[in-house]
Amino acid sequence: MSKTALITGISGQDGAYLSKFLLEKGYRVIGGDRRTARGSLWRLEELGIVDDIEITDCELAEFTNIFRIIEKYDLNEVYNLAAQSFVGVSFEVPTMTGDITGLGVCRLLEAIRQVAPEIKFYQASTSELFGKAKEFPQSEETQFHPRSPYAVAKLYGHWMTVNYRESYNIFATNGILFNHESPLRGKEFVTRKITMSFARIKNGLQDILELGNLEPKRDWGFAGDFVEAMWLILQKDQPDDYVIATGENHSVKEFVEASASCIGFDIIWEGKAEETVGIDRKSGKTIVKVNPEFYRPAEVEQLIGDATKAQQQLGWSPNMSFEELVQLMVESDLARVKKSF
Ligand code: NAP
Ligand code: G4F
Repeated sequence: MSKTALITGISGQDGAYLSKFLLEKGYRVIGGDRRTARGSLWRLEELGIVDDIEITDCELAEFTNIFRIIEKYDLNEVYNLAAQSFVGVSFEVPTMTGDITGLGVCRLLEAIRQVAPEIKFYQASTSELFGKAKEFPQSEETQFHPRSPYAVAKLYGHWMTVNYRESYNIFATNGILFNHESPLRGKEFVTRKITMSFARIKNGLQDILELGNLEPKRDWGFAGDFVEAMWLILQKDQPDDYVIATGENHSVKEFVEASASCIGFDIIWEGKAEETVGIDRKSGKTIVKVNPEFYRPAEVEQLIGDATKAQQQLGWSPNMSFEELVQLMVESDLARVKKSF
């Protein structure tokens, strides 16, 4: 018997990769997409799966809407990927972020509890919970210290998931995923911003890439690898929470340098902190400039994950290296820019 899964946030990066993964496993995939913002399912189109998914209206701000979806479909698994997921923007829209990214989780869990408590539930938890991290690397045992309205909202979603598991015996799980990127990453996130800007600069469509703080370090993996972990978490006999990470981290500056090198630029840095510029040694042109406008009120300086538990209990480990990931993203954006001519 094939299983049926609901994925909220179907139009996002992870929604696309997880859909493809589940379809290949023979799942019927119901994709939650919000009518109020429906614009584009370009990621599903790029993966060639848009016609294989049943799209349903899903607005996480609206309890009645969520309730109806859980009632309508005979679901085995729910993957809650929907969120206001951009950390920087969460400082501008803190209450909306709390409503969607935090309370939205409770709405889903409560609908599951009332309608179909046998459903297995996956919550897209995050390494942002560790924020001002207390130890390195971070594991399931590391204390949380969220540093943004986004992270605080995710903390609520995380603990509500644990609470519904402990209170009502619901198969509710958290994947504490570290940053994962891909050619389908939103352009507002720093990795895609870098690879797309460099592809445009290379082709004469843009002069300069403006960034914020270059020093923070992230544990960057490939989204295609990470969605497998989401599925594995729901296939266990007992619900639990898992850190999913590569165990290696790099600074934003290192991501810039690696992307530049893939595209044929050779960056030398001048100036300190907010005055920093990156000059292409070959052309002598300034192609990167720090703009303090992109700094955040509170920064997460360094994240690096310890995924030993996932490795041991789920048999999960990442396949793609940092260098391969950067190359994949750069090549993909170069191809997109060339196609636009
Ligand atoms: P994403 O590309 O930003 O996708 C977010 C999705 O949520 C989009 O489909 C968006 O729909 C939807 N959404 C936003 N507001 C909504 C609302 N009010 N009601 C219903 N849907 C709404 O994010 P992602 O990178 O795929 O990440 C998936 C999840 O994992 C998110 O919850 C994120 O916070 C979490 N996470 C991501 C990472 C990472 O590195 N990627 C790491 C840890 C955790 P629209 O297209 O309509 O905006
Ligand atoms: O790419 P980012 O915006 O990702 P961030 O803040 O780490 O959040 C992402 O990963 C989380 C998992 O840890 C997810 F939960 C979350 O949903 C999202 O997917 O920023 C990465 C770093 C930050 O330190 C930021 O300050 O890059 C720094 N940065 C420097 N200049 C910039 C820029 N970030 C962005 N987005 N844009 C810049 O110009």
